Amino acid sequence: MLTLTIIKPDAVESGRAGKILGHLEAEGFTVRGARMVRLSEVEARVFYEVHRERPFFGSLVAFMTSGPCIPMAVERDEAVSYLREVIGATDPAEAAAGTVRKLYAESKERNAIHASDSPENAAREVAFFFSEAELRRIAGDPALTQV
Ligand code: FUP
Repeated sequence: MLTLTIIKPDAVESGRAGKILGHLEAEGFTVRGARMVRLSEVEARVFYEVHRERPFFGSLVAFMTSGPCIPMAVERDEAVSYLREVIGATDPAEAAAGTVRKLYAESKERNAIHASDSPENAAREVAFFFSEAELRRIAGDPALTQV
């Protein structure tokens, strides 16, 4: 099962991206797609559309467009629920010991990492950054060469 994670601009800027990726790999996740991007304002607004009425929306969009981030499609058994456990609570002050956010996040907004919160959102969010063709080509899907 695939899920979508994003190493957010605070973690990239502070040089914690490698440690976070290593943490995910140590938890059994395999990277199936990765890219460094600078989200446009429109992209950030669409990605976080579910939060558009929330008071923090404008600030969240400003943060997510403030620098490069690293979206990744990662695979593991029970990937969606397990990654949510591994990243910890939204606010690092409330995150359990040993979680990515407890270890590396600065604040509730600058919280180092995103992870899809349901299988439906994982499918939407993986597709937001990675086409099916791209993921299958990266994986070396033999069906793509049998035309
Ligand atoms: P999470 O699923 O843990 O990333 O948290 P949410 O979906 O509730 O929120 C999405 C993002 O909005 C968080 F990663 C950070 C930001 N946020 C705030 O900045 N302030 C808040 O009070 C809640 C969320």
